[in-house]
Amino acid sequence: EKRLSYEQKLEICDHSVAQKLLEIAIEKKSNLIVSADVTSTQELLTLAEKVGPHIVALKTHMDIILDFDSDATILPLKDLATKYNFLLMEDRKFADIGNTQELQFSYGLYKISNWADLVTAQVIAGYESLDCFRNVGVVAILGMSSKGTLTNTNYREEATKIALSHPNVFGGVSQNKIPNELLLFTPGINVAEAGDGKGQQYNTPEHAFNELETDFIIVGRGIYKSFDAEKSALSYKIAGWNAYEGSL
Ligand code: UP6
Repeated sequence: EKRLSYEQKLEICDHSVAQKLLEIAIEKKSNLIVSADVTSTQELLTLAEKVGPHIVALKTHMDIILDFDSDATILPLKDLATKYNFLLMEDRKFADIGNTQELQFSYGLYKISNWADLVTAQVIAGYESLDCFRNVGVVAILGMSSKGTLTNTNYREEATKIALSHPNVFGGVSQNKIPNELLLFTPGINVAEAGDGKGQQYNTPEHAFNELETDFIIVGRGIYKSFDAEKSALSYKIAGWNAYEGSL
């Protein structure tokens, strides 16, 4: 059985954020998400400007930005997202009870609900913990890329059941295949390294598409640490797109 194309996934994924991501993927011929794990507003905006034309989404960990300011950080970032047509994915990996997540999602310094198009969340706290993510798309953490992760087969199966049944969830992060009804996001992608000495484990775009039938690859250090982030983004974009087409 062949994997589904982005056009076919558009027919079966009805969440509006899933549709938007798939439309951008088709339009830009890209399945690349850059993980912008930099620690200043200037670096974040410079990176977004460079990689913007090549990506479907920019993934952030906004709580590592030293000088975060919603006017200075978020407004120009949103402008870049509009200019280059990409979505903002906050990789917050929420992992608490619903009430606390609701507060973390809308209050505090980052007010994620004001600007993120999609967020990541663990499903460890159960189905109802995800109810608070209204007006956003949730990508559930089903399996992790790091050595020794506790996301074994049983965990992944139970987590996938929650992801499939919750209306706010349209995708999953995993290093394994997931059902077609969910979009698959795969981090731990690097063509030059096998690991980072801190537990991260890397695979190639070809592995992600051929073995996992992923939909989107997430690349951090392979791009923002490289000498020319724009050029690396373009080469990961091409590698990801070729691997996708090769897997059809
Ligand atoms: N990430 C993983 N593995 C997971 C889930 N999330 O690496 O299972 C995230 C990390 C980081 C990015 O939090 O932001 O994806 C990977 O970055 P890297 O390419 O620099 O390793």
